[in-house]
Amino acid sequence: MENKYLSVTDEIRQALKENKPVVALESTILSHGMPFPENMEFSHKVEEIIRAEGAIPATTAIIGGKLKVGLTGEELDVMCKADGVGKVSRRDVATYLATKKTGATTVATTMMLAEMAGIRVFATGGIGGVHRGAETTMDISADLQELANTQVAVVCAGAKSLLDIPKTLEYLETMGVPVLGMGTEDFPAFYCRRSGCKVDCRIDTYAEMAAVLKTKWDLGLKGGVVIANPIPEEYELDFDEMEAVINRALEAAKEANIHGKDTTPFLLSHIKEYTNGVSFASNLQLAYNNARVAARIAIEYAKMK
Ligand code: PSU
Ligand code: MN
Repeated sequence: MENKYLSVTDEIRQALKENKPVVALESTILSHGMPFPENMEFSHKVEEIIRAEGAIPATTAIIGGKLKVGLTGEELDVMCKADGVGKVSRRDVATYLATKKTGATTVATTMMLAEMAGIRVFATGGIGGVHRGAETTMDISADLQELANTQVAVVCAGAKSLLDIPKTLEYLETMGVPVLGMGTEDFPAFYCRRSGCKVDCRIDTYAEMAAVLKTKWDLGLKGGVVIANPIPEEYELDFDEMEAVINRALEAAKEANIHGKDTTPFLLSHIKEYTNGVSFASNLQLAYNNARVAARIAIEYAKMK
């Protein structure tokens, strides 16, 4: 069935038709996860990295009543300037389309758009998850439910430890979402290669990772896969130092009475502030690394079809 809201660029549409590798990218990381103007360079470079590997990047957003898969340079800049750009999760999609608001896609909505377009691999920084204190706030990212339902693999550096990582992994287990380690047994904690938690299974080659994806979806099993790809060692930050920074950001959020969808962006910007931008340099590098690995997995996956 033709989806009249979906707008895929000619390049991406053609690539998918010819079974060429395509990697989806989110825009919330640009509009609400990184500062302007640093995000401008990132948005272009992450796409270049995917191209250099031999895959095609597909950044997603909601613009002018359309679900956009693949953005022009100008559209990327709009998302980076983030002027009046909202953060769109699954519940917001219809509202943003019908009212023609500009929206940045989270992991959840990028998965939705990728699936609609026929893209199976998506690269980001970190996924949302079960927040610390969720037993009282019930703050659980819609990303997890999307992973339970939507057939897209998300290459990420795990999750930030501002989340409750053990509870996040329990949720994914309950929902039947495989959490695979790219060359590691440890589930990474974004800036750190280890969180203290384990992945379900370590996979050492891109071809084998692609084979797991193909097998899961050949079986008709619904839902996505978390591909946990640790930050390169040279950019890793100290776990205890980051823990202290994260706790400070959590305190500030409590004091400022931050709730709901504002929580994650608030915490991210405070973490950056408290680390004088050191954490941001690591954030960039882990996202570039995820893009590179996602492209390689997408290339292997395309060979298997
Ligand atoms: N974690 C990060 N950086 C981010 C996000 C999460 O380290 O930019 C963004 C992603 O777009 C993710 C969203 O999907 O925040 C989760 O928000 P929430 O917790 O409100 O579901
Ligand atoms: Mn939330």
